[in-house]
Amino acid sequence: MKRLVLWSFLVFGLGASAAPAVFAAPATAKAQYRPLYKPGEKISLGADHYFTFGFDKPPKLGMAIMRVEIFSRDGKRDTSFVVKGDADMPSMRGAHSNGEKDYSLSAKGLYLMPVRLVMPGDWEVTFSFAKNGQVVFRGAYLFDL
Ligand SMILES: [Cu+2]
Repeated sequence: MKRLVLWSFLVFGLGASAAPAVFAAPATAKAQYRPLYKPGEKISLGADHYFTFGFDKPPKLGMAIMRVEIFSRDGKRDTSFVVKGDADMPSMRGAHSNGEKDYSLSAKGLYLMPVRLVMPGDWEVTFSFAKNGQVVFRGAYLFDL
């Protein structure tokens, strides 16, 4: 009996101390999506390309434009990929999702997607890159608004 009491104390003790840590950890990206935290960083896209991502200006409540740029290793812009994505809040999955939509390709070769940031909190904007019909990379930008 004494053993059982000690055991349950341990379990509850651990549970209580672990809970705040889990809560404070960065939001979890969708399965199969690599979590991304740094806009502007160069991220490998297979062996021959890289991309960068970021909002056109610091995001605030309302409309924001996510932009993705793809380059070959030698620095030439590449527009041969199809980029799709969505925006949602990990803490309330599905509440703000529009389903995966194509980023549109601008005349300058930027991939753009309007994102409606309707409330403060944790957000996630996803990117999936396909080449010749094959998805080669999935990433999710996680940030707090
Ligand atoms: Cu929400």
